[in-house]
Amino acid sequence: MQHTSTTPDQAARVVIKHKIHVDRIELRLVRLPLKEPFETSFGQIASRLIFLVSAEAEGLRGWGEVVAAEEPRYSYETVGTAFHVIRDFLGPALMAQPVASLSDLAQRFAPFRGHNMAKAGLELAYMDLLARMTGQSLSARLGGTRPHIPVGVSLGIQPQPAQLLERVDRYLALGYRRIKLKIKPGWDLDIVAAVRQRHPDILLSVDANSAYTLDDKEHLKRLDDFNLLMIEQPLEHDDLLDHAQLQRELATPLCLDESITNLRQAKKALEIGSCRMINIKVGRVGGYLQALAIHDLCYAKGIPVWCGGMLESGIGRAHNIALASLPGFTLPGDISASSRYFARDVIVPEVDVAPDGTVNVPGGLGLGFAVDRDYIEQCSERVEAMNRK
Ligand code: NPQ
Ligand code: MG
Repeated sequence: MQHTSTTPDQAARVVIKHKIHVDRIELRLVRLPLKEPFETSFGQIASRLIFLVSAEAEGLRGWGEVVAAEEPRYSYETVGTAFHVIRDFLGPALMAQPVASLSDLAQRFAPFRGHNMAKAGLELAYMDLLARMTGQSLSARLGGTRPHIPVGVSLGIQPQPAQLLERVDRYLALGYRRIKLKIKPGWDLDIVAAVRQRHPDILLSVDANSAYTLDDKEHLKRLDDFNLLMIEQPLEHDDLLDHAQLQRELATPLCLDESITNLRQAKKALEIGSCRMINIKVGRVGGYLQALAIHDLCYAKGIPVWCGGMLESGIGRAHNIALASLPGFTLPGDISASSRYFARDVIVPEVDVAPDGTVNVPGGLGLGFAVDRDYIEQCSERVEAMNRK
């Protein structure tokens, strides 16, 4: 493969020829209790059914995570649909022949429409395996340039405003560099005003997860009074046009999450002015190849990106840390400490946030964390292995 790129991040991504013929894939559903329920405009969850994928070749194992939820609310995918799609289509395609590169794998998955989170789960496992085989950290493998990354926290809808204010204070005291408030009609202007009044200078953003329509335009414009860093995904999950109209009338930058499902959507959104920032999630966009391409596009255009979160276990979290070490991830990501969601995580050591609101990017092989196989085994609800034919 001939590389003519000039940016440092692309140069570091030069493919070392290394064909990997995966001979075993393991699919595992692990239930992790949440320390407290997490509520968004589309509903509440009390525990997270984590979908772990591992891929083995040449005696090594790589780990990935499918970030789909149990119910099709954030996206149409679920743990169940992803399990089916990986077992019956993507897994066999991955093992059919040796994989030469990330783009080789993406091409092999391309004939199967949609199901980005399922594709990403396998692709993440492949990338961890590849990094381990080439003796690199995942961050180095991806072209990461930063040894630590700034992080923020996403705070769910609470029964009472006082509970939200207490959590804002708590996470600021822990060092988090940006607070994101989940909003919906009836839980928006008043709580944003209360948080802003208490903390006039913090980086503060809101995320509606598609809870509004253009009919709410005048209401949403009142958010301009609070000096927000961004308003994330106020309108329909698949809309670009209405967001562009809203952005024209708002001073606050819009950030798209759900609407950006691949590079083409990102190009369209920037072309028509649907947003001024993008939240990148490897699961939502179908894996690293698309995530890197969206990052590169935004980097070239000076559009800030940040790494979103899906209440991942330590394995998905470690992948997010590696991705967020790329130079375009200039805004704090939704990459909290393991302890923000879970009493115990599946990796050792757990992800920690330093008092300055940063997370260290590990330099060890692959993910750079050890996987706690005993704990995973204890929490497993379903395990299925697929072997190469
Ligand atoms: C977001 N995440 O940025 C998502 C939404 C989200 C950290 O705010 C189960 C699985 C529950 C995935 C709840 C954050 C979820 C989920 C919310 C994703 O929009
Ligand atoms: Mg979001």
